[in-house]
Amino acid sequence: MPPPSLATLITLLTPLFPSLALVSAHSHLAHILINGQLYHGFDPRPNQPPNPPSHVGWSTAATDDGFVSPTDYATSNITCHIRGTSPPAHAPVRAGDRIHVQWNGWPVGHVGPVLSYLARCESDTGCTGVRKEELRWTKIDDSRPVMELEGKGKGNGEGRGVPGQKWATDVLIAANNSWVVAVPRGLETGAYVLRHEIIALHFAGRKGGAQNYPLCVNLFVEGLGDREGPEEGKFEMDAFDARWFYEEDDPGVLVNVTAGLKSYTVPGPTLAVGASPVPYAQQSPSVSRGEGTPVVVTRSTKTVPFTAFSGVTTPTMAAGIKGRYTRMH
Ligand SMILES: *[C@@H]1O[C@H](CO)[C@@H](O)[C@H](O)[C@H]1NC(C)=O
Ligand SMILES: *[C@@H]1O[C@H](CO)[C@@H](O)[C@H](O)[C@H]1NC(C)=O
Ligand SMILES: *[C@@H]1O[C@H](CO)[C@@H](O)[C@H](O)[C@H]1NC(C)=O
Ligand SMILES: [Cu+2]
Repeated sequence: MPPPSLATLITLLTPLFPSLALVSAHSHLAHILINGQLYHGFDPRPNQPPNPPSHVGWSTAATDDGFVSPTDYATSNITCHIRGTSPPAHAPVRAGDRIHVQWNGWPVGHVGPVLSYLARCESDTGCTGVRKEELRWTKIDDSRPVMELEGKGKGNGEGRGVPGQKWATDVLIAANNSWVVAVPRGLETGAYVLRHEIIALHFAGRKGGAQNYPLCVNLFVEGLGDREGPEEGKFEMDAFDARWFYEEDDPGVLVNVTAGLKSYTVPGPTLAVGASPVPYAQQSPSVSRGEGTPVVVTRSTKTVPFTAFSGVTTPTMAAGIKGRYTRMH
């Protein structure tokens, strides 16, 4: 008789050891914090409390909290996860600020890069209802070095997804499953989508085995204008289509992480000129000091608070949205 698969074992043992269920859990982006203020992501799972209408995270159809496969790399599912849809709310942030991205946990074995991209939304309503096929992206963080070798004497490898290797995801887990993203100082005022993505490589030794978790949030960035500083090191936006980012046999996507890797090639476009990712040593946990007030974009570079926005929908909806929104505070 063949030994039971890991999945079967988990199914058999879960009633006895509920924590084992976590082994099969994937994840989603729970919320972001900007200067201590919390803005909600989107929880795609059924049988959870409803998402607040003020969520800035794009909704997805990833009801299993799962991933996008390499078979979907050329489709819009890779842009902002499966059937990703942009919500009305945007989190206000200033160029130069840092955004603390909180994942709803992360499995230790799911090693890989933690990547962040931005795309500008040109419409009058910002990123609300934007066609994701039209978004053009700039990579602002590639979590380099992504994988570092840890020699003997440099810790015992405990808590590492792959013994002897320290991955960006190990840094993320040590920071309470979170990652800090720097908003480039040179960004102009306007609405942007932040696309934050982990590529889990535990099955990536087989073709098609990589698992991408691309989660999007809407931002409204207040640019620094003339205060931005010297021309030198100026930030430059690129214009990549997410459907061209990856191919299933890229060296950073088709890679056996347990085969004694000496280095790792980050997949996708190169980091933007003037981008300044937050180094590993500054990745750290952070707690919310309260709910932030998201904004709705009205005329490209003008916004109103999300609570006021409920007034522009139909009267019954407005009452509903306002009521539910106020109760969150
Ligand atoms: C996205 O993924 C879903 C679920 O696998 C699939 O039904 C849908 O056709 C995909 N969308 C595109 C644009 O390929
Ligand atoms: C990955 O490498 C390990 C160690 O060499 C090997 O045991 C395993 O079979 C490889 N996996 C694949 C999918 O090639
Ligand atoms: C870790 O993140 C959770 C949210 O997922 C938060 O409730 C908790 O306070 C954080 N812990 C620390 C030590 O920052
Ligand atoms: Cu998983």
